[in-house]
Amino acid sequence: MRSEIIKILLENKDEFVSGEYISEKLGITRSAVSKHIKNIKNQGYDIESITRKGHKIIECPDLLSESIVKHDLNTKFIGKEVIHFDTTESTNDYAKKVAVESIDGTIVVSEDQTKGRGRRGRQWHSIKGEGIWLSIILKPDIYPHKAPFITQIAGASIVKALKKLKIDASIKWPNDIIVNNKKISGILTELGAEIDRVNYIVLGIGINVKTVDFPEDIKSIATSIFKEGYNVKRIDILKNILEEFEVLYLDYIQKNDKSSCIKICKENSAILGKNIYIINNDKKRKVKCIDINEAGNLVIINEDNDIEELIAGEVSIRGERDYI
Ligand code: BTX
Repeated sequence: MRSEIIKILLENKDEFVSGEYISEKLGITRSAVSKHIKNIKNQGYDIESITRKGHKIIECPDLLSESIVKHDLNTKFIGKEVIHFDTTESTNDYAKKVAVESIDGTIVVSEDQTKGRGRRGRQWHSIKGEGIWLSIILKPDIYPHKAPFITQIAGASIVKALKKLKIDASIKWPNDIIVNNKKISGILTELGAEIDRVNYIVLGIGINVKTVDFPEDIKSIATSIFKEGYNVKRIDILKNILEEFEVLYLDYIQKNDKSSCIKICKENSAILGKNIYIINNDKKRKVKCIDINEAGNLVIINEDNDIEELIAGEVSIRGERDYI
């Protein structure tokens, strides 16, 4: 009921909405409306209430809650269903639990994660309210081998969204987003499938937005959007990502078209043209990155001066001196 009331107030953002109107629209008593409004204010919403005029929303708190995310979200299906937690272990874990019965495009967001995960069981630090901890449930009708490319679609849409918000971000192929040579975002794509069909994909995205002090173990490689000098709201970043993601995702799923995504990955690459180290099973090789090809694979010149193609997921990448 609370999110229904917030929705009504947001739809009439610049005017007062009477308690009577809300009570009739939602079929509840006026005293119930007053009680809900009081609770909504306690959640941090700035609402002006004037007797005989009603209630006007002045400002939303910095929360990624259902009604705030859905308001003015310009997508066809991504984010039409929002599951929002104050805290959960991992949004990817929760999304996997509910994926089968959820509708395509449902998103899970949490202010806090107590067991945020990176790839291969690594930890993902998810400081409360300081980032975007998001999972998108997808149910495409594709073969399982086509799922990994969705990681690159996510990377491209994150960078495109950040650029739109004037944040100078780049992609460290295939799944890290970089600002000023440090990691602000990571992507974890997980698959629920049978041998020849995808049941669901859970696309996990973590973005550091407001963190200033990172834990000791990641201090040298991690940064946040705020720390790099940009003051952008989490909600604006989230909505832009969902909108950009949907366009590139539908190109891929419906038309098998990777071209826009790859163009973005190439134009905003943090590694193309550079010498880097690639690490695979503790083996470290110095190579030069020359291209991301039509399949989305990284093309390098290896230590023997031969051209080689790398598939995402096979290797980790480090810069010559730094994280990148
Ligand atoms: P990854 O394996 O590429 O990166 C994990 C590594 O990144 C860690 O080992 C650590 O060195 C470093 N790291 C940990 N936390 C952070 C951080 N906050 N910022 C920068 N670097 C960090 C990347 O895995 C995939 C991350 C996905 C996270 C999302 S959040 C929502 C969803 N739920 C969930 O449990 N995971 C995903």
